[in-house]
Amino acid sequence: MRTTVGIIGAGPAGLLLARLLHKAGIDSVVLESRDRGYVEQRQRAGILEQGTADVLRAAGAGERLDREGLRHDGIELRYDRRRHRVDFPALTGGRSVTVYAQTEVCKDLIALQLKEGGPLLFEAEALAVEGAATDHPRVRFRHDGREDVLDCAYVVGCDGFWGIARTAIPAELTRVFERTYPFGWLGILADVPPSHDELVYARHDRGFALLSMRSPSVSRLYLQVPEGTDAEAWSDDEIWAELERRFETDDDWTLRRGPITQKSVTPMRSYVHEPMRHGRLFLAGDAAHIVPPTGAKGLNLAVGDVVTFARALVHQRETGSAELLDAYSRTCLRRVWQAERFSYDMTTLLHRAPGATPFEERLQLARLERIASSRAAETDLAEGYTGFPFG
Ligand code: RFL
Ligand code: PHB
Repeated sequence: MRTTVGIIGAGPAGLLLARLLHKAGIDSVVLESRDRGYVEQRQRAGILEQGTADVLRAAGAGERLDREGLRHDGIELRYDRRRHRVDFPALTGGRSVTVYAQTEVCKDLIALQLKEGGPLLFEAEALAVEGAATDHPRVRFRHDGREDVLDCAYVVGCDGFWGIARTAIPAELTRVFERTYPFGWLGILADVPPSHDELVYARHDRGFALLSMRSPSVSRLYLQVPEGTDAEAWSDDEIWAELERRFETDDDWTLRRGPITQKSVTPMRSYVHEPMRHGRLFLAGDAAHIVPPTGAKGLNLAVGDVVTFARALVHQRETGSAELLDAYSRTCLRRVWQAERFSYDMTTLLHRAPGATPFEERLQLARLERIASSRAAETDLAEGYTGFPFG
């Protein structure tokens, strides 16, 4: 098998890249180790930056997003039983975010790819990238019980944090920057209308909590839990009772309960792999970097990477210059590190670190007070949340 761009992984990064390349008249093949149902049901991100929504629209994947996505003009910060709303458009010159689940982004892109695009092979597991530093990189993969080779002009590893693409970059050329956090998020989906019309990020002495949503009738909520927690160790009643405590306010706000349809625990980590390119192998999305979910940045970063790659390849085709491809890693990493910083700040602002001293807790509250009382501090948060420009 032969193609121009071999794409490993059909998460948001790989699927959007295939679509952008198709739009530009460049052929690709996508290899995905899981089956279609798994990829379409995997619960993850929920927030699209304005730039991400605009890219999806321009790629022809905006129809259902515009119909079913919920535009959000702010978030609420909750601490000390008080509520503070951050108004995005007022602080950023009109920017907002959209609540539209990653599952739905993937479903829309898969449908488009199967209808109009190049091959998208499910249950096709990439085993290794070979010849990354040559003009003829290859992906060895297994599909239908047989091993095969995909010959490419370029390979893009969009295979997530647990993928194999990264391992083709020699260790002596690689630097990894990493931090793990001693807590995780217990996430639930519940068949109950969201108790607030915007997301609520709560800092509480018992730990962080987040109220989000998937639709006007489905809530998505998260609780900070110790690392290594088993989701099944929490009964539904215990989860609702803990959420109620962490969202408590001095006014008459109440949390609506409903049947929990799914629960799982996500570990939290910050991770950056440098460089994001070796020869003709490029890394995009979670394959190259991870952020803790507090800043809602992971999916949006993945989109930035593939937009940068697609632009660079189109530029190379139109002008013969590899200048943008050569700058790929540098261009992406500038935005990646801003998102790393923002996600780290949001995480340390809102979570209860085990062993935190009373001094550190007071500082956390002072940081929240500062955001609530200074337009400059609040603008910094609003700019970060609504998104940094694509390189
Ligand atoms: P993905 O989505 O992990 O996709 C990688 C794909 O590669 C496949 N794969 C392979 N295929 C072939 N051969 C191999 N050897 C392969 N190895 C792996 C996998 O099966 C998979 O289909 O990476 P991608 O495309 O880079 O997308 C990244 C995003 O999924 C991720 O950053 C976000 O979900 C992070 N995230 C959030 N991001 C946001 O922008 N906003 C949010 O609100 C947000 N909330 C979240 C999140 C992530 C969470 N979890 C579970 C980690 C909330 C949570 C709870
Ligand atoms: C979600 O809805 O899944 C979500 C929203 C905001 C975050 C993280 C996750 O910061």
